Amino acid sequence: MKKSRAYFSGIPTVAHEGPKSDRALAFKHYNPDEIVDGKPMAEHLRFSVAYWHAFRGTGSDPFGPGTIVRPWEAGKDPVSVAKVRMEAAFEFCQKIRAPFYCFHDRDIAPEGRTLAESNRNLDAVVAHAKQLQQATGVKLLWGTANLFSNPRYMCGASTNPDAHVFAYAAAQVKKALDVTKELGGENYVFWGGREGYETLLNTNLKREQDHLARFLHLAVDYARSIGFKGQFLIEPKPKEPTKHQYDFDVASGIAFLRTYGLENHFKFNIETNHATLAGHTFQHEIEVAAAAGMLGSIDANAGDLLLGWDTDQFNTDVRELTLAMISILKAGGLGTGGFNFDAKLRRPSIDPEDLFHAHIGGMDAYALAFKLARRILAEGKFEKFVADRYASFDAGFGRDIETGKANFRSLEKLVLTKLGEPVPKSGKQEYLENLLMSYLHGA
Ligand code: XUL
Ligand code: CO
Repeated sequence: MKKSRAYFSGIPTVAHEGPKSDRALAFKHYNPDEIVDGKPMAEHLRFSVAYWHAFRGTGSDPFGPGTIVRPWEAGKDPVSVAKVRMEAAFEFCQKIRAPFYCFHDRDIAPEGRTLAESNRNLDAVVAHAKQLQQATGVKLLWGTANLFSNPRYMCGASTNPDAHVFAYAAAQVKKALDVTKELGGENYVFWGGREGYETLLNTNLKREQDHLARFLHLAVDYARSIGFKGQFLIEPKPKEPTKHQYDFDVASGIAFLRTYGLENHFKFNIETNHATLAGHTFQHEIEVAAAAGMLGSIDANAGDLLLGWDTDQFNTDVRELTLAMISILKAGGLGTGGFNFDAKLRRPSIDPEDLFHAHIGGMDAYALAFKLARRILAEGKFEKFVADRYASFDAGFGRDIETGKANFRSLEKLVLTKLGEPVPKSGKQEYLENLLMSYLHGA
């Protein structure tokens, strides 16, 4: 196979030059080869390029068409264009030092007139992807199926009122699982884009939730039957495109999975912009998933808090990311997950170079947050503060409460005969925020 090095010819592989470098196309903080706790930083952060934004995004919005024109998109045969595009994508992943990529089935290969034709297109491009993965070492973090763009899915896929659409979606996910396995995908994601409703006037909510759960059980059963060992992930999002989505946030996702006996098969893929759309912080969603032992992966992006929709921007907010990283590291990391840049260029950012600036910023912000979080956890000041705050539960009657030895009668007796009125203690929020600031600004 010919070596593909022609698509970003003016841009060399991005090097780590350190925080003092003033070169825009260099990493200041992300040093993939630096050994941290016995393994390269690249293996801790497991960055991934999102195929749909980086290589299918055109800059279009509801008010106007695309603005981004890539030279490799020219060509009459869509499968040949898909293969060339894929070569550009692998060159980009290598040059940006991202060890992973992620895709929806329809991102990488064009949809045909029939399911059989779509599957043939996919097979042709997947064979090419397999060769490119072998040649470059870039791996598949996760695969998924696009069950939201085609008009057949306008009223949902597994939650569609028409069983025919459920069947079609099942066939599509079956194939997406096959190709994810074929490419060594380490996870498989379900984002329920149209698995929700626009109005309850036409919706049987209970039946739709039952159908969604049935679909997920069928996916788990099929995956097991073909020997797919990857981790299944649910990606919650409260709304957009639908008014209400069933995987609203992590807490409602946990309740859903437990209700239907799916909790041992799924973890969560948490997206920053989806967290804020649900009225939560990014760190909150991570903590809720971690508390249930279900933290799986991250879709790394940011929303604009002044806008009420999913703007999918690259995140350079080091404060937000440091807080997130503290929670991720405390939870023991992401396992087979990673940080996938589900983020897109702004409509006027039309140069190929902008793709590099965007990812460099996102990777540097995460790498800096990773270092800061490690320092904060190593010094343990916040953890000690929190541990001390709950210390009354470590011994005596507090311990009896936690272990189930105490009851309302024994606690009443204790208060009446011994304890009396509790003494209020400060939560010291301002002190803690100042402490965080001293880490963020190097003092
Ligand atoms: C949409 C979104 C998706 C999922 C994959 O908001 O985040 O791209 O990440 O289907
Ligand atoms: Co996402």
